[in-house]
Amino acid sequence: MTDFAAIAPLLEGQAIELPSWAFGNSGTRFKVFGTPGTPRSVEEKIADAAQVHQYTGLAPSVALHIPWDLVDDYAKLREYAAEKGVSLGTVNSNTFQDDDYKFGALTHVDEKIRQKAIDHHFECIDVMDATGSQDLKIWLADGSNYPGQADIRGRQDRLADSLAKIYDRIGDDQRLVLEYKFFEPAFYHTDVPDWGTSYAQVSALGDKAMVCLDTGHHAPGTNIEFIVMQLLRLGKLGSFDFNSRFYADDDLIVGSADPFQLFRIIFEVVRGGGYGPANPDGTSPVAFMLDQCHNVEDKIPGQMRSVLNVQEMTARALLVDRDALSAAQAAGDVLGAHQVFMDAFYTDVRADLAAWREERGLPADPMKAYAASGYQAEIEAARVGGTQMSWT
Ligand code: LRH
Ligand code: MN
Ligand code: MN
Repeated sequence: MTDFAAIAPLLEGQAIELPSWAFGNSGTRFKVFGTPGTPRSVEEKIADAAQVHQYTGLAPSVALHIPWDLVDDYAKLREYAAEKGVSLGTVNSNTFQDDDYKFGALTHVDEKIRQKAIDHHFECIDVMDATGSQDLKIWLADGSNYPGQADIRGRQDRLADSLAKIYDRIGDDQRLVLEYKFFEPAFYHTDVPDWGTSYAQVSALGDKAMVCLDTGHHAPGTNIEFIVMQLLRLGKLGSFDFNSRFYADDDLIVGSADPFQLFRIIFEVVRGGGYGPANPDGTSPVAFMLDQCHNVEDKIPGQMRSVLNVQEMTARALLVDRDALSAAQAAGDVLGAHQVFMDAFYTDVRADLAAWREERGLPADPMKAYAASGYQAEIEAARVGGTQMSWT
């Protein structure tokens, strides 16, 4: 069994990007519950995200969603974030809340509407230029509800054309990542439903286009780690949107519903060379991001719990004795190989991680330290009045 001291250096520099929208109010179609202290501006969302990083050392950047995070001056926002100790990360486009996009955005049959959606992505790239962000993340609500409603082939062709136009604007140090989702809000067909479609589309674009895997966007029972393996094998896994789900796209705290699945996913990232600092050839490792909403729990501790869960499962995945595993696999030792794998998964690394944190000047228990800091009471008192920001 590999011991913690051997893997501790590999935990250095782990970065998990936080979504700005996790700090706003969110809910279901039944009810959005307001939470005291919820940010009223993009700046307040960034300030809250910075708290997560301050106590965990794991979350140095914040993803933006445009237009939810619309501001006049992104260079200024970048400076503000830097003052708080974080940077601005992935820019997410949004073509799912405008009446014009009722029948699609990048796939729309009407050229004017399709161009409007393309132009929105150009604006997102302008934001990236000002913020210094690396990734443009595209998730599309495009799809149809009834068989026969749409020409599904024509839509795929228009999507390829729209993406090519957007990709043309992507800078040398930037990437386009295309997220897939098997259903919702469209229920019959979705234009980018699976990793294969995303892979086909981004492969046609070029090296700076990659697939984004959102863990909540698969049918129940899907072997997600297999997809991770395949995309890494093909050199096309760009990023993760991490979250947990029980039923559909639940957006719960990553590692809460099925920590073993998270362990298996991260093991394949490590095994596939996707984990760690930038590769010597300059290529990025797989970007880790959360895509979650905290409907009933406090948002800052919710994000803290999430990044700590990712760190914990990363440590356990790194503990897998790969030599022993390979030997058992080669020998056809089914249960021996399985045991090597499970030994790492069942290793409780919490005390070691607490000590690791303290050695780095971080609190041993970030959740407790945050609770004791008084920040929550401060924002609850300070942020009365104004409009709390919500997911939409
Ligand atoms: C779609 C999605 C996508 C959006 C986010 C708010 O379900 O996962 O990543 O940008 O939710
Ligand atoms: Mn997502
Ligand atoms: Mn989602």
